[in-house]
Amino acid sequence: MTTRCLLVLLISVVYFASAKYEGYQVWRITPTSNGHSEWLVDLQSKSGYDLDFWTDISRIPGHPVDIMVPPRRQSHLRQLMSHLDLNFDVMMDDVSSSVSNHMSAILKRREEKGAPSTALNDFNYYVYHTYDEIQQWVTDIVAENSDILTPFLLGHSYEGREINGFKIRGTGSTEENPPAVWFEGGIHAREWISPATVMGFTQKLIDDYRANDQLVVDMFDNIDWYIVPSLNVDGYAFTWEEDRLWRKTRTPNERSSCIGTDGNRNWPYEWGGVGTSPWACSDIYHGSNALSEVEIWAVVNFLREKKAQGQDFKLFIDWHSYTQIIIAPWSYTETNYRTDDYDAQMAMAASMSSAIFDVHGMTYRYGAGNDISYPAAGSSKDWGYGDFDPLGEDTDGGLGARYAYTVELRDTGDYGFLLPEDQIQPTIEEIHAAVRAIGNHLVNELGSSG
Ligand code: 0X9
Ligand code: ZN
Repeated sequence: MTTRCLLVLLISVVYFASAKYEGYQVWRITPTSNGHSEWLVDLQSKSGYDLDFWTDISRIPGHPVDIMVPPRRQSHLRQLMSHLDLNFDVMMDDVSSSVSNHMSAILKRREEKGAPSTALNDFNYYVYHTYDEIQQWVTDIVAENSDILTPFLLGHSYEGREINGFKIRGTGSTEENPPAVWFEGGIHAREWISPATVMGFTQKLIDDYRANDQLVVDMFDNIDWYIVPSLNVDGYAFTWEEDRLWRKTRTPNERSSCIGTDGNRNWPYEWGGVGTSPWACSDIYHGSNALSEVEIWAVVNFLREKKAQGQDFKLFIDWHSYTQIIIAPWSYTETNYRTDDYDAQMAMAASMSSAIFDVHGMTYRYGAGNDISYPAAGSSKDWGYGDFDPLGEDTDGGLGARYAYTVELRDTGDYGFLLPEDQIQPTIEEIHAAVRAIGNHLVNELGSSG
């Protein structure tokens, strides 16, 4: 796309987005009792489609939830909450101007400096990129590092876009099917920091490898790293072109004018249970059935094939934003939500969290399911951890990775999904450290087991 076309496109984004969110606000509501939390859970399930929950409701009293409230709901909700003695702060008093400011800053930067160069040697990791630019980056990073990167086409999205990824395997790798890791970014369209971070830490790990950094040499020579920077590509393109705050896929729904399914409620492990919605208009709509979304089906199909070929997945991470938390399974249940591998999962999460803290002093909390968050059935990490069914016929069969997490990146709510570009670099730096900590953990575990 030419710079001029992109400018026209961006100007229209600013215009459309502003119009759509006129008068919308984001409220930070802080429950102080179990009754408050239950009321919020009820509110989410009942008024799904016009209240957009920007963050998960926490189980811990005192931990806030951010909700985007349209003007028509504000006074009623205010009254209800005052009866309940439930306090809130207005975090964003005019979503439409926050979206335009965010997009204008990106537009201005692109106007001054031109669209970012797509040549890999001066690729700018510290700005947000369009779908086309991310595609070009995947092509280029694979071409530039063909000794250790192998591309794969995961599949096509509903609208026909390619979903691409690559495998990293070091030149010293000796096994046919070494243990493996799965990283996916961008399942939720508006969480732009996710693909940006996945691309950024990938380049840094490759730089480490080229500099003969022993840890990363061990990571790449002993483990296969499968990476898909942007999974929900239709949603992502839509956030650039029409609605910066779009979350779901772009698949139309039968008997509804509402579009899209929540990709993170569409996985075939305990699909359709608590924390999901049967209403197509909801932002947590679980889809017409498990794997109704081709994007999710493509991942499950790809990974089941790898497993059937004899590759064992040790780790699965779905990169999201925001709130700075690391969540381990289970999310589908409110009881017995700590898995048999809870201690090991927490030990790895603790080393990620402390590696992150050491870089820029950011706090990432961690915990399993209900300890840190409210249930969400049919989510990616439950499938990532769930027992593998070799035939792939049992719809409950998961990947069987001992370590499976949802990681929510920056920030804690000052900007939320509208994270400014100047926070991309520090996020990449701290998550690069976290991935090295993960690698260290896995390499040590492999060494001691065999
Ligand atoms: O709701 C989600 O899918 C994730 N949060 S986000 O704001 N990025 O949409 C959280 C998924 C895991 N959540 C729970 N354990 N509840
Ligand atoms: Zn998300």
